[in-house]
Amino acid sequence: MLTMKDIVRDPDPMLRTKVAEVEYIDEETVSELKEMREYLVNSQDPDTSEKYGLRPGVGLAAPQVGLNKRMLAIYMEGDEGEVLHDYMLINPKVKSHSVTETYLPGGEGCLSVDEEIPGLVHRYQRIRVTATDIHGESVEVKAKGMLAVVLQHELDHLDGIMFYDRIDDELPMEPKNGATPVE
Ligand code: LHY
Ligand code: NI
Repeated sequence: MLTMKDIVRDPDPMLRTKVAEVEYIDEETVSELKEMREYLVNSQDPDTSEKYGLRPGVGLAAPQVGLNKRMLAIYMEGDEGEVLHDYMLINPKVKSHSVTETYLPGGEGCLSVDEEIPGLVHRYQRIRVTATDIHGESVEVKAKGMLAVVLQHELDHLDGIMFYDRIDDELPMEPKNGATPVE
């Protein structure tokens, strides 16, 4: 299983690499992606995360575990433990997005960044992404709100972009015109 020692930390150059398309979805690729998802599941289980010292996460991108592959996992549960979102995406592509932007009022964090970096990260409020799943089937994800934020954070990792790159140096806490907080 993956633990924090497997998570690549800033400023490792891997996090600045635009990672490569997955050409062929072989067994190894599928098991790597399943392991990434499993990290997220484990990290949100209080006993497992405590036992292995896992920092809780809802999204993980392949370069964060040292893989030069365009793939990501998202796993989000609701307050009652119900599964809200569960995705393993290969070669995701942004098809369209809203003009309107959103942001998390508390800013973002990253499993690859050990310190807290304050500042608003503006993201599109809605985004539509197509990808391939582990069975080689096409999937489409229409995301809004928190899912849209997490998805864009993970998509950025595939292009070597960190969340703090998107914080305004001059006015880090200032919402952009027309942007609304994630509900
Ligand atoms: N994971 C973050 C996590 O805590 C993703 C995230 C995104 C958190 C946006 C908060 C806001 O699950 C990662 O850093 N993955 O890259
Ligand atoms: Ni991150």
